[in-house]
Amino acid sequence: MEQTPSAQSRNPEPGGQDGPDPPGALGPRTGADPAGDPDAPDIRSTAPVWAAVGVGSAVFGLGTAQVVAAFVGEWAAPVVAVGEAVIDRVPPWLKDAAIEVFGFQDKLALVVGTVAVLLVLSAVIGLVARRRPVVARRAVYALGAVAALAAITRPEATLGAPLPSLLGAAAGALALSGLGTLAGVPQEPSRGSPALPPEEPVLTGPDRRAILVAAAGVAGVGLLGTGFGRWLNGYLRRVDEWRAGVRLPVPDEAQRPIPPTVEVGVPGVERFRTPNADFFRIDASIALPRIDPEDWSLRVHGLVRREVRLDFADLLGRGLVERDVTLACVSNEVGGHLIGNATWLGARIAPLLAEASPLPEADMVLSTGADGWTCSTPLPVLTDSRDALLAVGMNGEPLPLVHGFPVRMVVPGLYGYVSATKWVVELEVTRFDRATAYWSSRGWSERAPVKTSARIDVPKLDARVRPGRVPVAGIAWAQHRGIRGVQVRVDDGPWRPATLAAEASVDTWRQWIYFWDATPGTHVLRVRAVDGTGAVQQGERSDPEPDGATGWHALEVVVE
Ligand SMILES: Nc1nc2c(c(=O)[nH]1)N[C@H]1C(S)=C(S)[C@@H](COP(=O)(O)O)O[C@H]1N2
Ligand SMILES: [Mo]
Repeated sequence: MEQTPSAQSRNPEPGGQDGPDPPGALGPRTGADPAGDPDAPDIRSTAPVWAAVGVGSAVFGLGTAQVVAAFVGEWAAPVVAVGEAVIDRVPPWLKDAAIEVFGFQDKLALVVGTVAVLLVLSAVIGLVARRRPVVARRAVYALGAVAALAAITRPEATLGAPLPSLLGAAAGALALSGLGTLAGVPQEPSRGSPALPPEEPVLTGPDRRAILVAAAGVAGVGLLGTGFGRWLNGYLRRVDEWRAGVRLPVPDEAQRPIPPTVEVGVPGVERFRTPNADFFRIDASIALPRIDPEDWSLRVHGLVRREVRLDFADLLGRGLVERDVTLACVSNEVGGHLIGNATWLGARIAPLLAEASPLPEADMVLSTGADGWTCSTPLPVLTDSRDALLAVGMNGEPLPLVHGFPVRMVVPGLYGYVSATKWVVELEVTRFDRATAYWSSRGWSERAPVKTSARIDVPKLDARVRPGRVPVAGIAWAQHRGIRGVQVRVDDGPWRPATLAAEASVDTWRQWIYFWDATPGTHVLRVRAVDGTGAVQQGERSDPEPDGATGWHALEVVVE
Protein backbone atom coordinates (compact mmCIF):
# COMPACT_ATOMS: atom_id res chain seq x y z
CA MET A 1 0.00 0.00 0.00
CA GLU A 2 1.26 3.45 -0.87
CA GLN A 3 1.85 5.79 1.95
CA THR A 4 1.45 9.49 1.98
CA PRO A 5 4.70 11.41 2.10
CA SER A 6 3.90 12.79 5.49
CA ALA A 7 3.18 9.33 6.84
CA GLN A 8 6.39 8.06 5.35
CA SER A 9 8.42 10.72 6.99
CA ARG A 10 6.82 9.94 10.28
CA ASN A 11 6.75 6.25 10.05
CA PRO A 12 9.77 4.04 10.19
CA GLU A 13 9.59 0.95 8.06
CA PRO A 14 6.70 -1.08 9.27
CA GLY A 15 7.89 -3.90 11.43
CA GLY A 16 11.49 -2.74 11.29
CA GLN A 17 12.84 -1.46 14.56
CA ASP A 18 16.46 -0.95 13.58
CA GLY A 19 18.06 2.33 14.32
CA PRO A 20 16.83 5.14 16.43
CA ASP A 21 13.38 6.48 15.73
CA PRO A 22 13.24 9.90 14.25
CA PRO A 23 11.72 12.43 16.60
CA GLY A 24 7.96 12.14 16.75
CA ALA A 25 7.91 8.77 15.00
CA LEU A 26 4.64 6.97 15.20
CA GLY A 27 6.02 3.48 14.97
CA PRO A 28 5.00 0.82 17.41
CA ARG A 29 6.94 0.90 20.60
CA THR A 30 6.40 1.00 24.30
CA GLY A 31 5.17 4.43 25.18
CA ALA A 32 6.14 6.28 28.26
CA ASP A 33 3.92 9.13 29.26
CA PRO A 34 5.74 11.99 30.84
CA ALA A 35 2.68 13.74 32.20
CA GLY A 36 2.25 17.40 31.52
CA ASP A 37 4.11 17.64 28.23
CA PRO A 38 1.43 17.77 25.53
CA ASP A 39 3.89 16.87 22.80
CA ALA A 40 5.25 13.86 24.59
CA PRO A 41 4.31 10.37 23.44
CA ASP A 42 1.11 9.23 25.06
CA ILE A 43 -0.73 6.02 24.56
CA ARG A 44 -3.41 6.46 27.18
CA SER A 45 -5.27 9.37 25.68
CA THR A 46 -5.32 7.99 22.17
CA ALA A 47 -8.63 6.11 22.48
CA PRO A 48 -10.76 9.14 21.53
CA VAL A 49 -8.48 9.73 18.56
CA TRP A 50 -9.02 6.21 17.29
CA ALA A 51 -12.74 6.40 17.96
CA ALA A 52 -12.74 9.54 15.82
CA VAL A 53 -10.83 7.67 13.11
CA GLY A 54 -13.58 5.01 13.12
CA VAL A 55 -16.45 7.50 13.13
CA GLY A 56 -14.85 9.68 10.45
CA SER A 57 -14.36 6.66 8.21
CA ALA A 58 -17.97 5.58 8.73
CA VAL A 59 -19.32 9.02 7.85
CA PHE A 60 -17.14 8.98 4.73
CA GLY A 61 -18.52 5.55 3.83
CA LEU A 62 -22.13 6.68 4.38
CA GLY A 63 -21.58 9.73 2.20
CA THR A 64 -20.19 7.58 -0.57
CA ALA A 65 -23.12 5.21 -0.25
CA GLN A 66 -25.58 8.09 -0.46
CA VAL A 67 -24.06 9.30 -3.72
CA VAL A 68 -24.23 5.79 -5.20
CA ALA A 69 -27.81 5.46 -3.91
CA ALA A 70 -28.79 8.50 -5.95
CA PHE A 71 -28.28 6.37 -9.04
CA VAL A 72 -29.73 3.13 -7.70
CA GLY A 73 -32.62 4.58 -5.67
CA GLU A 74 -32.74 6.15 -2.25
CA TRP A 75 -34.31 3.00 -0.77
CA ALA A 76 -30.91 1.31 -1.34
CA ALA A 77 -28.95 3.75 0.85
CA PRO A 78 -27.69 1.68 3.79
CA VAL A 79 -29.43 3.61 6.55
CA VAL A 80 -32.71 3.65 4.63
CA ALA A 81 -32.53 -0.03 3.69
CA VAL A 82 -31.67 -1.08 7.24
CA GLY A 83 -34.28 1.27 8.71
CA GLU A 84 -37.03 0.00 6.43
CA ALA A 85 -36.01 -3.60 7.04
CA VAL A 86 -36.32 -2.89 10.76
CA ILE A 87 -39.77 -1.33 10.25
CA ASP A 88 -40.89 -4.47 8.44
CA ARG A 89 -39.60 -6.77 11.12
CA VAL A 90 -40.34 -5.06 14.43
CA PRO A 91 -43.01 -6.80 16.45
CA PRO A 92 -46.24 -4.77 16.55
CA TRP A 93 -45.94 -4.01 20.29
CA LEU A 94 -42.54 -2.42 19.75
CA LYS A 95 -43.78 -0.40 16.82
CA ASP A 96 -46.72 0.85 18.90
CA ALA A 97 -44.36 1.71 21.74
CA ALA A 98 -42.10 3.61 19.33
CA ILE A 99 -45.03 5.57 17.91
CA GLU A 100 -46.19 6.24 21.45
CA VAL A 101 -42.80 7.70 22.37
CA PHE A 102 -41.84 9.41 19.12
CA GLY A 103 -45.25 10.06 17.57
CA PHE A 104 -45.08 11.07 13.94
CA GLN A 105 -41.31 11.40 14.29
CA ASP A 106 -41.03 7.62 14.64
CA LYS A 107 -39.24 7.26 11.30
CA LEU A 108 -36.87 10.10 12.01
CA ALA A 109 -36.16 8.47 15.36
CA LEU A 110 -35.45 5.20 13.58
CA VAL A 111 -33.01 6.82 11.16
CA VAL A 112 -31.28 8.69 13.97
CA GLY A 113 -31.15 5.48 16.03
CA THR A 114 -29.72 3.47 13.14
CA VAL A 115 -27.05 6.07 12.49
CA ALA A 116 -26.25 6.25 16.21
CA VAL A 117 -25.77 2.48 16.46
CA LEU A 118 -23.58 2.56 13.37
CA LEU A 119 -21.42 5.36 14.77
CA VAL A 120 -20.93 3.55 18.07
CA LEU A 121 -19.88 0.41 16.20
CA SER A 122 -17.58 2.52 14.05
CA ALA A 123 -15.94 4.04 17.11
CA VAL A 124 -15.24 0.52 18.37
CA ILE A 125 -13.90 -0.43 14.96
CA GLY A 126 -11.61 2.59 15.16
CA LEU A 127 -10.24 1.32 18.46
CA VAL A 128 -9.67 -2.10 16.94
CA ALA A 129 -7.86 -0.47 14.01
CA ARG A 130 -4.98 0.72 16.18
CA ARG A 131 -3.66 -2.82 16.55
CA ARG A 132 -5.66 -4.98 14.20
CA PRO A 133 -6.28 -2.96 11.04
CA VAL A 134 -7.16 -6.01 8.99
CA VAL A 135 -9.78 -7.11 11.52
CA ALA A 136 -11.15 -3.57 11.63
CA ARG A 137 -11.51 -3.43 7.86
CA ARG A 138 -13.24 -6.80 7.86
CA ALA A 139 -15.70 -5.44 10.41
CA VAL A 140 -16.42 -2.50 8.10
CA TYR A 141 -17.09 -4.91 5.24
CA ALA A 142 -19.31 -6.98 7.52
CA LEU A 143 -21.42 -3.90 8.31
CA GLY A 144 -21.60 -3.16 4.60
CA ALA A 145 -22.70 -6.73 3.93
CA VAL A 146 -25.49 -6.47 6.51
CA ALA A 147 -26.75 -3.27 4.87
CA ALA A 148 -26.40 -4.82 1.41
CA LEU A 149 -28.46 -7.77 2.58
CA ALA A 150 -31.13 -5.41 3.88
CA ALA A 151 -31.11 -3.63 0.49
CA ILE A 152 -31.40 -6.76 -1.64
CA THR A 153 -34.33 -7.99 0.44
CA ARG A 154 -36.27 -4.74 -0.04
CA PRO A 155 -39.33 -5.10 -2.24
CA GLU A 156 -37.93 -2.39 -4.53
CA ALA A 157 -34.68 -4.32 -4.98
CA THR A 158 -33.02 -4.18 -8.38
CA LEU A 159 -29.65 -5.60 -9.44
CA GLY A 160 -27.95 -2.47 -8.14
CA ALA A 161 -29.42 -2.88 -4.64
CA PRO A 162 -26.22 -3.88 -2.82
CA LEU A 163 -24.01 -1.33 -4.57
CA PRO A 164 -24.43 1.66 -2.23
CA SER A 165 -23.69 -0.45 0.84
CA LEU A 166 -20.76 -2.31 -0.69
CA LEU A 167 -19.12 0.74 -2.26
CA GLY A 168 -19.82 2.66 0.94
CA ALA A 169 -18.07 -0.05 2.95
CA ALA A 170 -15.14 -0.01 0.53
CA ALA A 171 -14.85 3.75 0.92
CA GLY A 172 -15.09 3.44 4.70
CA ALA A 173 -12.37 0.78 4.77
CA LEU A 174 -10.18 2.91 2.53
CA ALA A 175 -10.57 5.90 4.84
CA LEU A 176 -9.82 3.71 7.83
CA SER A 177 -6.60 2.38 6.36
CA GLY A 178 -5.56 5.83 5.18
CA LEU A 179 -6.01 7.30 8.64
CA GLY A 180 -4.31 4.24 10.17
CA THR A 181 -1.34 4.70 7.90
CA LEU A 182 -1.16 8.33 8.90
CA ALA A 183 -1.03 7.19 12.52
CA GLY A 184 1.82 4.86 11.77
CA VAL A 185 -0.01 1.56 11.93
CA PRO A 186 1.15 -0.84 9.23
CA GLN A 187 -1.99 -1.69 7.32
CA GLU A 188 -0.82 -5.00 5.92
CA PRO A 189 0.98 -7.51 8.08
CA SER A 190 4.47 -7.62 6.57
CA ARG A 191 6.22 -10.87 5.82
CA GLY A 192 8.81 -12.05 8.26
CA SER A 193 7.58 -9.94 11.12
CA PRO A 194 4.79 -10.44 13.62
CA ALA A 195 1.42 -9.93 11.94
CA LEU A 196 0.55 -7.14 14.30
CA PRO A 197 2.44 -4.47 16.11
CA PRO A 198 3.13 -5.71 19.61
CA GLU A 199 2.02 -2.43 21.08
CA GLU A 200 -0.28 0.20 19.84
CA PRO A 201 1.50 3.05 18.15
CA VAL A 202 2.48 5.98 20.23
CA LEU A 203 0.97 9.29 19.25
CA THR A 204 2.40 12.54 20.35
CA GLY A 205 0.21 15.58 20.84
CA PRO A 206 0.83 17.03 17.35
CA ASP A 207 0.32 13.60 15.81
CA ARG A 208 -2.98 13.26 17.58
CA ARG A 209 -4.05 16.65 16.38
CA ALA A 210 -3.03 15.83 12.82
CA ILE A 211 -5.01 12.61 12.88
CA LEU A 212 -8.03 14.27 14.44
CA VAL A 213 -7.94 16.93 11.75
CA ALA A 214 -7.67 14.25 9.07
CA ALA A 215 -10.54 12.25 10.59
CA ALA A 216 -12.66 15.39 10.77
CA GLY A 217 -11.78 16.18 7.17
CA VAL A 218 -12.77 12.72 6.03
CA ALA A 219 -16.03 13.02 7.99
CA GLY A 220 -16.65 16.43 6.43
CA VAL A 221 -16.25 15.00 2.95
CA GLY A 222 -18.67 12.25 3.99
CA LEU A 223 -21.25 14.80 5.13
CA LEU A 224 -20.86 16.72 1.89
CA GLY A 225 -21.32 13.43 0.05
CA THR A 226 -24.52 12.74 1.99
CA GLY A 227 -25.90 16.16 1.15
CA PHE A 228 -24.84 15.88 -2.47
CA GLY A 229 -26.28 12.36 -2.76
CA ARG A 230 -29.63 13.50 -1.46
CA TRP A 231 -29.64 16.50 -3.75
CA LEU A 232 -28.66 14.30 -6.69
CA ASN A 233 -31.46 11.87 -5.87
CA GLY A 234 -33.94 14.74 -6.03
CA TYR A 235 -32.33 16.07 -9.19
CA LEU A 236 -32.50 12.73 -10.96
CA ARG A 237 -36.10 12.16 -9.83
CA ARG A 238 -37.78 15.52 -10.07
CA VAL A 239 -41.14 14.79 -8.54
CA ASP A 240 -41.99 18.49 -8.33
CA GLU A 241 -41.45 18.89 -12.05
CA TRP A 242 -43.30 15.69 -12.85
CA ARG A 243 -46.22 16.86 -10.73
CA ALA A 244 -46.19 20.28 -12.35
CA GLY A 245 -46.15 18.58 -15.75
CA VAL A 246 -49.31 16.56 -15.13
CA ARG A 247 -52.37 18.04 -16.85
CA LEU A 248 -55.35 16.73 -14.95
CA PRO A 249 -58.23 16.25 -17.38
CA VAL A 250 -61.60 17.86 -16.83
CA PRO A 251 -63.66 15.17 -15.11
CA ASP A 252 -66.44 13.42 -17.01
CA GLU A 253 -68.37 13.64 -13.78
CA ALA A 254 -67.44 16.47 -11.49
CA GLN A 255 -68.16 16.34 -7.77
CA ARG A 256 -71.63 17.75 -7.15
CA PRO A 257 -71.19 21.25 -5.78
CA ILE A 258 -70.77 21.08 -2.03
CA PRO A 259 -73.06 23.59 -0.32
CA PRO A 260 -71.56 25.79 2.39
CA THR A 261 -74.10 24.19 4.76
CA VAL A 262 -71.85 21.12 5.06
CA GLU A 263 -70.12 23.20 7.71
CA VAL A 264 -71.75 24.35 10.94
CA GLY A 265 -69.63 27.49 10.90
CA VAL A 266 -68.04 27.07 14.29
CA PRO A 267 -64.33 27.91 14.43
CA GLY A 268 -62.29 24.99 15.72
CA VAL A 269 -64.36 22.31 14.01
CA GLU A 270 -62.28 20.52 11.40
CA ARG A 271 -63.00 21.94 7.94
CA PHE A 272 -65.07 19.85 5.56
CA ARG A 273 -62.15 19.54 3.15
CA THR A 274 -58.71 18.91 4.56
CA PRO A 275 -56.01 20.91 2.76
CA ASN A 276 -53.39 18.61 1.25
CA ALA A 277 -50.67 20.04 3.47
CA ASP A 278 -52.68 19.15 6.60
CA PHE A 279 -53.81 15.71 5.48
CA PHE A 280 -52.57 12.94 7.77
CA ARG A 281 -49.92 10.66 6.35
CA ILE A 282 -49.36 7.00 7.16
CA ASP A 283 -46.89 4.68 5.46
CA ALA A 284 -43.94 2.48 6.24
CA SER A 285 -41.44 4.25 3.98
CA ILE A 286 -38.37 6.29 4.87
CA ALA A 287 -37.57 7.01 1.23
CA LEU A 288 -40.77 7.54 -0.73
CA PRO A 289 -41.13 5.97 -4.18
CA ARG A 290 -40.43 8.61 -6.82
CA ILE A 291 -42.21 7.54 -9.96
CA ASP A 292 -42.16 9.46 -13.22
CA PRO A 293 -45.72 9.28 -14.59
CA GLU A 294 -44.11 8.49 -17.96
CA ASP A 295 -42.74 5.30 -16.43
CA TRP A 296 -45.82 4.40 -14.41
CA SER A 297 -47.93 1.47 -15.39
CA LEU A 298 -50.49 -0.70 -13.68
CA ARG A 299 -50.82 -4.40 -14.19
CA VAL A 300 -54.13 -6.11 -13.46
CA HIS A 301 -53.62 -9.85 -13.35
CA GLY A 302 -54.20 -12.99 -11.32
CA LEU A 303 -57.53 -14.79 -11.37
CA VAL A 304 -58.73 -12.98 -14.49
CA ARG A 305 -59.63 -13.98 -18.01
CA ARG A 306 -57.63 -11.13 -19.53
CA GLU A 307 -54.61 -9.41 -18.10
CA VAL A 308 -54.86 -5.65 -18.40
CA ARG A 309 -51.97 -3.21 -18.44
CA LEU A 310 -52.36 0.50 -18.60
CA ASP A 311 -50.04 3.47 -18.51
CA PHE A 312 -50.63 6.95 -17.13
CA ALA A 313 -52.03 8.36 -20.38
CA ASP A 314 -54.41 5.39 -20.65
CA LEU A 315 -55.58 6.08 -17.10
CA LEU A 316 -56.19 9.78 -17.73
CA GLY A 317 -58.07 8.85 -20.90
CA ARG A 318 -60.54 6.61 -19.08
CA GLY A 319 -63.01 9.37 -18.25
CA LEU A 320 -62.34 10.49 -14.72
CA VAL A 321 -64.77 11.20 -11.93
CA GLU A 322 -64.38 13.52 -9.00
CA ARG A 323 -65.58 12.48 -5.55
CA ASP A 324 -65.32 13.68 -1.99
CA VAL A 325 -64.25 10.73 0.14
CA THR A 326 -63.18 10.72 3.79
CA LEU A 327 -60.14 8.57 4.43
CA ALA A 328 -59.50 7.14 7.89
CA CYS A 329 -56.64 5.17 9.36
CA VAL A 330 -57.47 2.12 11.43
CA SER A 331 -54.94 3.29 14.02
CA ASN A 332 -57.04 6.37 14.75
CA GLU A 333 -57.85 6.44 18.45
CA VAL A 334 -61.22 7.61 19.73
CA GLY A 335 -61.05 11.39 19.36
CA GLY A 336 -57.97 11.13 17.14
CA HIS A 337 -56.94 12.98 14.01
CA LEU A 338 -55.83 10.24 11.60
CA ILE A 339 -58.73 11.12 9.33
CA GLY A 340 -59.15 13.56 6.50
CA ASN A 341 -61.48 14.43 3.65
CA ALA A 342 -60.48 15.40 0.13
CA THR A 343 -61.88 15.70 -3.36
CA TRP A 344 -60.29 12.89 -5.32
CA LEU A 345 -60.07 12.78 -9.09
CA GLY A 346 -59.64 9.35 -10.57
CA ALA A 347 -60.70 6.50 -12.77
CA ARG A 348 -63.27 4.01 -11.49
CA ILE A 349 -61.78 0.65 -10.61
CA ALA A 350 -64.97 -1.37 -11.27
CA PRO A 351 -64.96 -1.07 -15.08
CA LEU A 352 -61.24 -1.80 -15.18
CA LEU A 353 -61.78 -5.02 -13.24
CA ALA A 354 -64.72 -5.81 -15.51
CA GLU A 355 -62.36 -5.61 -18.50
CA ALA A 356 -60.01 -8.04 -16.80
CA SER A 357 -63.02 -10.22 -15.98
CA PRO A 358 -62.30 -11.91 -12.64
CA LEU A 359 -62.85 -15.65 -12.39
CA PRO A 360 -65.76 -16.78 -10.20
CA GLU A 361 -63.54 -18.09 -7.41
CA ALA A 362 -61.84 -14.69 -6.87
CA ASP A 363 -62.88 -12.79 -3.74
CA MET A 364 -60.08 -10.26 -3.17
CA VAL A 365 -57.77 -7.82 -4.91
CA LEU A 366 -54.24 -7.59 -3.57
CA SER A 367 -52.86 -4.20 -4.53
CA THR A 368 -49.17 -3.36 -4.34
CA GLY A 369 -47.46 0.00 -4.06
CA ALA A 370 -44.04 0.77 -5.51
CA ASP A 371 -42.76 0.63 -1.92
CA GLY A 372 -43.69 -3.06 -1.88
CA TRP A 373 -46.54 -2.49 0.56
CA THR A 374 -49.61 -4.63 -0.05
CA CYS A 375 -53.27 -4.30 0.75
CA SER A 376 -56.18 -6.71 0.42
CA THR A 377 -59.58 -5.35 -0.58
CA PRO A 378 -62.70 -7.49 -0.94
CA LEU A 379 -63.50 -7.83 -4.65
CA PRO A 380 -67.20 -6.94 -4.19
CA VAL A 381 -66.26 -3.59 -2.66
CA LEU A 382 -64.24 -2.75 -5.78
CA THR A 383 -66.96 -3.82 -8.20
CA ASP A 384 -70.16 -2.57 -6.54
CA SER A 385 -71.75 0.78 -7.26
CA ARG A 386 -69.53 2.82 -4.94
CA ASP A 387 -66.79 4.88 -6.53
CA ALA A 388 -63.61 2.96 -5.78
CA LEU A 389 -61.00 5.00 -7.60
CA LEU A 390 -57.52 4.94 -9.00
CA ALA A 391 -56.95 8.53 -7.99
CA VAL A 392 -54.56 10.95 -9.70
CA GLY A 393 -55.84 14.20 -8.21
CA MET A 394 -56.36 15.45 -4.65
CA ASN A 395 -58.20 18.69 -4.01
CA GLY A 396 -57.59 19.93 -7.54
CA GLU A 397 -53.89 19.09 -7.76
CA PRO A 398 -51.93 16.05 -8.87
CA LEU A 399 -51.44 13.79 -5.83
CA PRO A 400 -48.70 15.04 -3.52
CA LEU A 401 -45.75 12.65 -3.32
CA VAL A 402 -46.55 11.62 0.26
CA HIS A 403 -50.12 10.80 -0.71
CA GLY A 404 -49.17 8.45 -3.53
CA PHE A 405 -48.06 10.34 -6.65
CA PRO A 406 -48.77 9.53 -9.41
CA VAL A 407 -51.62 7.08 -8.67
CA ARG A 408 -53.27 5.72 -5.53
CA MET A 409 -56.41 3.86 -4.60
CA VAL A 410 -59.30 5.50 -2.77
CA VAL A 411 -62.18 3.27 -1.69
CA PRO A 412 -65.09 4.70 0.29
CA GLY A 413 -65.99 2.77 3.43
CA LEU A 414 -62.80 0.89 4.32
CA TYR A 415 -59.87 1.85 6.51
CA GLY A 416 -56.78 2.92 4.59
CA TYR A 417 -54.74 -0.19 5.26
CA VAL A 418 -57.24 -2.36 3.37
CA SER A 419 -58.07 0.03 0.57
CA ALA A 420 -55.91 3.08 -0.02
CA THR A 421 -52.70 1.83 -1.68
CA LYS A 422 -50.42 4.73 -2.55
CA TRP A 423 -47.98 4.62 -5.51
CA VAL A 424 -50.09 1.69 -6.73
CA VAL A 425 -48.54 -0.37 -9.53
CA GLU A 426 -50.26 -3.73 -9.38
CA LEU A 427 -53.71 -5.21 -8.83
CA GLU A 428 -53.72 -8.96 -8.39
CA VAL A 429 -57.14 -10.56 -8.42
CA THR A 430 -56.89 -13.41 -5.94
CA ARG A 431 -58.49 -14.95 -2.86
CA PHE A 432 -58.26 -14.17 0.85
CA ASP A 433 -57.15 -17.76 1.48
CA ARG A 434 -54.25 -17.39 -0.97
CA ALA A 435 -52.62 -14.09 -0.11
CA THR A 436 -52.08 -12.01 3.02
CA ALA A 437 -51.47 -8.27 2.92
CA TYR A 438 -48.81 -6.26 4.78
CA TRP A 439 -50.77 -5.36 7.92
CA SER A 440 -52.90 -8.53 7.93
CA SER A 441 -49.71 -10.52 8.44
CA ARG A 442 -48.97 -8.28 11.43
CA GLY A 443 -52.03 -8.92 13.51
CA TRP A 444 -54.62 -6.64 11.88
CA SER A 445 -57.88 -7.95 10.42
CA GLU A 446 -58.14 -8.94 6.79
CA ARG A 447 -61.38 -7.03 6.44
CA ALA A 448 -61.95 -3.66 8.00
CA PRO A 449 -64.93 -1.48 7.15
CA VAL A 450 -64.77 1.90 8.88
CA LYS A 451 -66.57 1.91 12.23
CA THR A 452 -69.26 4.47 12.92
CA SER A 453 -67.58 7.21 14.95
CA ALA A 454 -67.92 10.76 16.17
CA ARG A 455 -65.53 13.33 17.56
CA ILE A 456 -66.00 16.49 19.61
CA ASP A 457 -63.87 19.32 18.17
CA VAL A 458 -65.23 22.19 20.30
CA PRO A 459 -64.98 23.05 23.07
CA LYS A 460 -61.30 22.17 23.03
CA LEU A 461 -59.71 20.18 25.78
CA ASP A 462 -58.76 22.57 28.59
CA ALA A 463 -60.71 25.47 27.06
CA ARG A 464 -62.31 27.90 29.50
CA VAL A 465 -66.03 27.67 29.14
CA ARG A 466 -68.44 30.34 30.43
CA PRO A 467 -71.85 29.39 31.76
CA GLY A 468 -74.68 29.80 29.27
CA ARG A 469 -75.29 28.69 25.71
CA VAL A 470 -72.15 26.86 24.52
CA PRO A 471 -71.78 25.35 21.07
CA VAL A 472 -70.56 21.75 21.19
CA ALA A 473 -69.62 20.63 17.71
CA GLY A 474 -67.55 18.18 15.75
CA ILE A 475 -67.61 15.54 13.04
CA ALA A 476 -69.10 12.09 12.63
CA TRP A 477 -68.36 9.47 10.02
CA ALA A 478 -69.53 6.09 8.79
CA GLN A 479 -68.21 6.04 5.24
CA HIS A 480 -70.53 4.56 2.64
CA ARG A 481 -73.30 4.06 5.17
CA GLY A 482 -73.66 7.73 5.95
CA ILE A 483 -74.56 9.51 9.18
CA ARG A 484 -78.24 9.63 10.13
CA GLY A 485 -77.89 11.17 13.55
CA VAL A 486 -75.55 12.41 16.24
CA GLN A 487 -76.39 12.54 19.93
CA VAL A 488 -74.76 14.34 22.81
CA ARG A 489 -74.94 13.48 26.48
CA VAL A 490 -73.96 15.77 29.33
CA ASP A 491 -72.79 13.90 32.44
CA ASP A 492 -75.33 11.16 33.15
CA GLY A 493 -78.21 12.94 31.43
CA PRO A 494 -80.20 11.68 28.47
CA TRP A 495 -78.79 11.47 24.93
CA ARG A 496 -80.01 14.49 23.03
CA PRO A 497 -79.98 14.92 19.28
CA ALA A 498 -77.40 17.25 17.75
CA THR A 499 -78.15 19.19 14.59
CA LEU A 500 -76.48 17.76 11.50
CA ALA A 501 -74.84 19.86 8.83
CA ALA A 502 -75.85 19.11 5.24
CA GLU A 503 -74.70 15.74 3.93
CA ALA A 504 -72.25 15.95 1.03
CA SER A 505 -72.46 12.22 0.43
CA VAL A 506 -72.57 8.98 2.41
CA ASP A 507 -68.83 8.64 1.76
CA THR A 508 -67.80 11.73 3.71
CA TRP A 509 -67.77 12.81 7.30
CA ARG A 510 -70.54 15.07 8.50
CA GLN A 511 -70.37 18.01 10.86
CA TRP A 512 -72.79 18.38 13.77
CA ILE A 513 -73.57 20.95 16.44
CA TYR A 514 -75.38 20.91 19.76
CA PHE A 515 -76.12 23.94 21.89
CA TRP A 516 -75.46 23.18 25.49
CA ASP A 517 -76.78 25.21 28.39
CA ALA A 518 -73.62 25.07 30.47
CA THR A 519 -73.82 25.40 34.25
CA PRO A 520 -70.85 26.08 36.54
CA GLY A 521 -68.86 23.04 37.58
CA THR A 522 -67.04 20.16 35.93
CA HIS A 523 -68.97 18.26 33.27
CA VAL A 524 -68.36 15.38 30.94
CA LEU A 525 -69.61 15.69 27.36
CA ARG A 526 -70.09 12.55 25.29
CA VAL A 527 -70.98 12.05 21.64
CA ARG A 528 -72.19 9.10 19.60
CA ALA A 529 -73.33 8.68 16.03
CA VAL A 530 -76.06 6.70 14.32
CA ASP A 531 -75.19 5.48 10.85
CA GLY A 532 -77.32 5.33 7.74
CA THR A 533 -78.49 1.82 8.56
CA GLY A 534 -79.82 3.01 11.93
CA ALA A 535 -77.06 1.27 13.91
CA VAL A 536 -75.87 3.19 16.97
CA GLN A 537 -72.14 3.65 17.51
CA GLN A 538 -70.68 1.11 19.91
CA GLY A 539 -69.95 2.54 23.36
CA GLU A 540 -67.63 -0.11 24.67
CA ARG A 541 -64.02 1.02 24.45
CA SER A 542 -61.58 -1.05 22.43
CA ASP A 543 -58.14 -0.47 21.00
CA PRO A 544 -57.52 0.19 17.30
CA GLU A 545 -56.03 -3.28 16.87
CA PRO A 546 -57.22 -5.43 15.15
CA ASP A 547 -59.91 -3.62 13.15
CA GLY A 548 -60.48 -0.10 14.48
CA ALA A 549 -61.11 1.58 17.83
CA THR A 550 -64.56 1.68 19.38
CA GLY A 551 -66.00 3.82 22.15
CA TRP A 552 -67.67 7.20 22.55
CA HIS A 553 -65.51 10.29 22.53
CA ALA A 554 -65.79 12.07 25.86
CA LEU A 555 -64.46 15.41 27.03
CA GLU A 556 -64.25 16.90 30.49
CA VAL A 557 -64.95 20.62 30.65
CA VAL A 558 -64.76 23.05 33.49
CA VAL A 559 -67.40 25.77 33.37
CA GLU A 560 -66.62 28.89 35.39
N1 LIG B 1 -47.97 2.07 -0.70
C1 LIG B 1 -48.52 2.30 0.51
N2 LIG B 1 -49.80 2.68 0.56
C2 LIG B 1 -50.38 2.92 1.74
C3 LIG B 1 -49.67 2.76 2.95
C4 LIG B 1 -48.31 2.37 2.87
O1 LIG B 1 -47.61 2.22 3.89
N3 LIG B 1 -47.77 2.17 1.63
N4 LIG B 1 -50.32 3.02 4.14
C5 LIG B 1 -51.79 2.88 4.14
C6 LIG B 1 -52.44 3.35 5.35
S1 LIG B 1 -52.26 2.39 6.74
C7 LIG B 1 -53.27 4.44 5.34
S2 LIG B 1 -54.18 4.84 6.70
C8 LIG B 1 -53.38 5.31 4.16
C9 LIG B 1 -53.03 6.73 4.53
O2 LIG B 1 -53.05 7.53 3.39
P1 LIG B 1 -52.41 8.99 3.47
O3 LIG B 1 -51.01 8.83 3.94
O4 LIG B 1 -52.54 9.58 2.12
O5 LIG B 1 -53.26 9.74 4.47
O6 LIG B 1 -52.52 4.91 3.13
C10 LIG B 1 -52.44 3.53 2.93
N5 LIG B 1 -51.69 3.30 1.73
MO1 LIG C 1 -53.71 3.22 8.31
